[in-house]
Amino acid sequence: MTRVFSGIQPTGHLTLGNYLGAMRRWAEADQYRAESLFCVVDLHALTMDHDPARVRRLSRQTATLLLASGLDPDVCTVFLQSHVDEHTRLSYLLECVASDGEMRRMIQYKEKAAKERERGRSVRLSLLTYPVLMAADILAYGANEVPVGEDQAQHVELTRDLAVRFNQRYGHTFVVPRATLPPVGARVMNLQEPTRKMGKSDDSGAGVVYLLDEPDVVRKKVLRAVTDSGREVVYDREERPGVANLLDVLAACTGGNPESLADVYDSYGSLKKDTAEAVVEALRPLQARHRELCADPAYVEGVLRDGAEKARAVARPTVDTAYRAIGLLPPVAEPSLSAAR
Ligand code: AQP
Repeated sequence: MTRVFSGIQPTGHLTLGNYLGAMRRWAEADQYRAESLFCVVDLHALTMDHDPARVRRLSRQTATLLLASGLDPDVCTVFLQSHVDEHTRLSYLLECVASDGEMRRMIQYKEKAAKERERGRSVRLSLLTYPVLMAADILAYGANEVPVGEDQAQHVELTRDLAVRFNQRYGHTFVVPRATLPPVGARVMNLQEPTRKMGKSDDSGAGVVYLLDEPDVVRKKVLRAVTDSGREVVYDREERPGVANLLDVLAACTGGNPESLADVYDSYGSLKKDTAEAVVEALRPLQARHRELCADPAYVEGVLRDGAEKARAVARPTVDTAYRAIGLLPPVAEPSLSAAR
């Protein structure tokens, strides 16, 4: 059976980009067609300057939102990365097959390191090595598919490279996974700066729709989206990124096709109005379920506890095999009483 793994970082409040690029597919399709594991990758949230209390709060909120989006713990496994030691155990082995050059080529590293330097902060070593931890997240579970947005595709490519290299050097150990991207919504752009990805760690929230934004806030943000000079509604991501982004969002929310939708509209105003309503409707059930789950934190904790146990049982044999394959001796078992006599 196909196995799916994907993760989400508790680095900020989740956005419409996270939802359309990743979470919605996990809930609507992946969990039912494959053996699926979804993880709040909290260790990744420590790679930039962070506030411990905020990471704790966001980890709970992210897990709650995963369940609110429709992940069913009876069907898939939902857990926190830091609750399963196999991720960091395997990450070190993969650091021993990765090179520093390939780490420095990662786009997210370049962008985030530049941001840290601009702010006068030093760059944490973990920011450089985080794609290796992400590779460990995936490879530990023998996942065949990794449903992600476009920004994570490069890290999945690296994961494939590391898996192939490890298998060639030390014998077949890992399944070589592939990224799967949604047909629309793979890269939702910032509504105020449509050439930039909508990101949860953006400084200004004006161009970012958060999953827990009230309907009126969502409407305001979409209606104020930056559009392009010109008047006709055409789908052209290069020349008209603002309008193309709205068409992508509308198509992703309604199940349509952005190019055909462009023919339906003759003004930016009506496109914005319909897009705003489509986003409000897409988020409504998730927000209602989130309110219910917030009233029952013990339920969420129970899901995470059971999820970690299930995840550990899946990951441990693969990680133990990797330890043996790379040349590490197994721990010596306690001599049994009869053997000691
Ligand atoms: N704008 C986006 N459009 C489509 N998919 C997106 N994803 C993220 N942003 C968009 C996808 O959501 C999943 C989880 O994302 P993540 O937590 O790994 O990364 P992030 O949201 O990009 O978070 P960062 O890096 O902490 O901060 P920002 O957002 O500021 O860059 C992934 O599958 C991702 O592709």
